[in-house]
Amino acid sequence: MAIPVIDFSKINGEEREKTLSDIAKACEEWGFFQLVNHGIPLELLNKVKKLSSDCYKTEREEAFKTSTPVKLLNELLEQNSGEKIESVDWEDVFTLLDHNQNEWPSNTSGLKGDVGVQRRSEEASEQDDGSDGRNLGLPKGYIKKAFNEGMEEDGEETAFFGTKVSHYPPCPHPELVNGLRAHTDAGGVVLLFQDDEYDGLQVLKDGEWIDVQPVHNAIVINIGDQIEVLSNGRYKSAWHRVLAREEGNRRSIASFYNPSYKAAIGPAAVSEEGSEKKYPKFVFGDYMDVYANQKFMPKEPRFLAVKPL
Ligand SMILES: O=C(O)CCC(=O)C(=O)O
Ligand SMILES: [Fe+2]
Repeated sequence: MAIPVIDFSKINGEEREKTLSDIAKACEEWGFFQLVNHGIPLELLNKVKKLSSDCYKTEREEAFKTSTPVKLLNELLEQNSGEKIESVDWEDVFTLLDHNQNEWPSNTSGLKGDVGVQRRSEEASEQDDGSDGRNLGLPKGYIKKAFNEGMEEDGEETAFFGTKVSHYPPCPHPELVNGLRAHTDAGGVVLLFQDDEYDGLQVLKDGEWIDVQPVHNAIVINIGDQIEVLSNGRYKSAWHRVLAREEGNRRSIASFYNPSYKAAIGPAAVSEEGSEKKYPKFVFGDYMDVYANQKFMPKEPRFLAVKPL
């Protein structure tokens, strides 16, 4: 069993209907799929691969050696308890947000100038919005509008993109620590550019962990909690995790498309007669406050812990 791979170029041709229904099916059954022929130029992807590995080498690798996961693992080995570490991840991570560019890694030339993948992802996810929204029986642009709700006149409170650049360095004891603990993603949709060579990402499907197989230059898409709510549970945000590995330094770049912190998110008008709303309505910023403490805990209680509207 492998997660669905969808040829996105077919969305504009004769096979549009089939492509749309394949996407809908993947969102319903997996919460995960991979896009090939997505339209993001290879040149740009190659540049991003190079920039992120240059950045890791010059600005991150040395610091990882004295990071918390490394220290905790060493302590554990000294104690020889054999217990697995559940409080941290064997991951090096930095986040790129448009509004905090001065906090971006600054010694990797070209990084700041190159938010290209983010921009391209933005376009791709808005195209996706057209298709996903329609697949859910919603008018085109519905998701974009819902995610921008609460927008201020000055345009500061809009749906936004965040990019998380991760590396999972080789780990001497992958049985004792996770690359990234199991979780669902909080936001709307995630576009993930994962390593071509080293695997490790797994998704939970019918109680079984399934590898998200590396496909050269593909973009992995997954549904976040807000689309689960908006679709009233028809699309599910799937549990996923990253395994630590003894070999390789796996790269992954996740672009999160999130609602404005002020947007009110709830199930979209339920069209079928008699269907009930299965989720409360809340403000996305309030959800994020709960998520910050409960990311690695069961999902349903999170929705109930948020102040309802
Ligand atoms: O590194 C990956 O492949 C997945 C990362 C992830 O799930 C996350 O950042 O939320
Ligand atoms: Fe995730």
